[in-house]
Amino acid sequence: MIVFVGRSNVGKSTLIFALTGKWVKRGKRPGVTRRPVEVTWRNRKVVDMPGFGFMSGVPREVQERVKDEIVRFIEERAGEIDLAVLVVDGKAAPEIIERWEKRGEIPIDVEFFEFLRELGIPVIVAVNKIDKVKNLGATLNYLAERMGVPYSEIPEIFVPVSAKFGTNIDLLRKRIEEVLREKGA
Ligand SMILES: Nc1nc2c(ncn2[C@@H]2O[C@H](COP(=O)(O)OP(=O)(O)O)[C@@H](O)[C@H]2O)c(=O)[nH]1
Ligand SMILES: [Mg+2]
Repeated sequence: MIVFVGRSNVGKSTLIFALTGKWVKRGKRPGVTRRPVEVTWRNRKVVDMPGFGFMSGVPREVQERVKDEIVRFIEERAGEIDLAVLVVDGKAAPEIIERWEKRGEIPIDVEFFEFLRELGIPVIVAVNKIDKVKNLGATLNYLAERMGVPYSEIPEIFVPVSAKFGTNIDLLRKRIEEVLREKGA
């Protein structure tokens, strides 16, 4: 099983389609995917998880409940999950992370990255919407630093993509295949 996690509106559903050619239900509004949605790709389940974190117009308690459900889903299936693709919006993520850290909070993307790694689940960070990113190198370095990934490991963990324009989708597919092969999954 491969799970796609990330905030609402970062492009998880668009990316799954670009990668697998399978449509997952796509909400017109951010945060509409509230339950995990599964598609089958190469005899493997691919799960589009609900978006975590802030969703405009969604009460905080609901956001917290969605987050708890995602955590529980992943903990209960940790043994079956071969890979997690953490999708971030390459344009918005650095600003959001900065804001959370200034408030003394752990940014939710960073928290999820650490949570997945602690469970022993291999993680690829798909840095999406790079069509909107001006300085990609700086963005990748920043995200890696916040997530505690050494500079030398950036290429194996971070894959810059544009789901909308199809940029680097083949590279992401290749990294996914490599991770699954290394894991013997
Ligand atoms: N500019 C840009 N927009 C994107 C990209 N990927 C997705 N989007 C847009 O971001 C919005 C949210 O995408 P969606 O796949 O529904 O996000 P999800 O909530 O994470 O599943 C949609 O309007 C997409 O068209 C991308 O690579 N670049
Ligand atoms: Mg979605």
